[in-house]
Amino acid sequence: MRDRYQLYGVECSLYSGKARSYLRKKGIPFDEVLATISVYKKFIIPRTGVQFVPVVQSPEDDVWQDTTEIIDQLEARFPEHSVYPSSPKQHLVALLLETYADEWLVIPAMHYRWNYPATNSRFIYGEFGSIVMPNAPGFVRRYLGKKAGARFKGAVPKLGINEHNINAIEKSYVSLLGDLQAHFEQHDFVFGSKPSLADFGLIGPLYAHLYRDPAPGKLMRKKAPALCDWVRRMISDEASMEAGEWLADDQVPETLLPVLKRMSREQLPVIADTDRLLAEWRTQNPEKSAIERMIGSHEFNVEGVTAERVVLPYVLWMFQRAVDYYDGLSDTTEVDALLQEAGFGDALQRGLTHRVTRVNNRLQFAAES
Ligand SMILES: N[C@@H](CCC(=O)N[C@@H](CS)C(=O)NCC(=O)O)C(=O)O
Repeated sequence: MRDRYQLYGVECSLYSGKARSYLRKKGIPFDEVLATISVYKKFIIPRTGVQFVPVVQSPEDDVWQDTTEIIDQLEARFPEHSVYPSSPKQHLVALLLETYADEWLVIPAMHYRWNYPATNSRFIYGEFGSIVMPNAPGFVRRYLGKKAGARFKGAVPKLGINEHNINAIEKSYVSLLGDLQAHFEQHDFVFGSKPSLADFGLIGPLYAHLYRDPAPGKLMRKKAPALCDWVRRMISDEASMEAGEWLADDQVPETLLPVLKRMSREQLPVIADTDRLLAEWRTQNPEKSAIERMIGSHEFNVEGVTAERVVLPYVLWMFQRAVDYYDGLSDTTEVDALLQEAGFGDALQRGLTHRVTRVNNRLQFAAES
């Protein structure tokens, strides 16, 4: 039996970057295993039932997929120096920012990766080729990578990225870069001088795609050098949960407000509409307990431009975590004031129509109590 954790992932994978950064910052001993096609066939698919990375295997041979689940399983085993802030506003904002980073910043991450072929193709196809045949010469890897990457490139229009709204997506992302630059000029991490769940959420899209891919990497270096410094802190080998502090008195820095407002403006309406459409879907599919990954399509708006994207119920599982945390608070006065200011209205109070849960790495309706 191995005495170290095994992280099955890929450097160019958004969520692998989140898990890797978490493991490093917590100082958890782990080895990384490249998730090649053969590893998918022999290990990932048989053990998780799905085709996602990252996957973490514990020394006791427990196997977890989904970064949120991975982090929670490991937090239970390594409770010292928790990544969850203990005070209400910081804890809730961390859950919200994880939802935003995981499920919404995928839009700029995918846009900048796949819509700049002249700058990115050589690099990214080489990366995807490594998954198929890691030791093949570059030209072979790029050839194979083009085929392997096609499925991911194919997700771009499904996520609602098209020629009508790419300027709006870029406008929104460049504003976000400005907001994050202003924040990281003042703070080493989201809530002060040590990372939290919010940082691990954000490092996913902001490292593997937006820092590392050539086209958006150049943009980030130009517009947001302090954000680049944060990325380097987040990916370094240095364990840093032990040193540093979160800001005192449950402070949520003012510099995070524009980021939260952007989330409430762009993603919150999508979450609310996903909740409504899932309730409809349940009525129309009473025999199904498992929830499909995509259930139709709906409109969304970025910077005044409306487009259509697939409905992804998984986001409700993420948002439900914030709702549950809110519901458990005995006094919400200060949290409510922050939520109002950040444009969330009564979204947390209202909660969601149906409870969802993950069973064997698939989403399903939870038993109603
Ligand atoms: N919510 C999951 C998402 C995992 C995920 O989507 N991983 C991507 C790679 S970054 C993947 O494997 N995608 C395969 C697919 O979409 O079929 C997590 O947090 O781990």
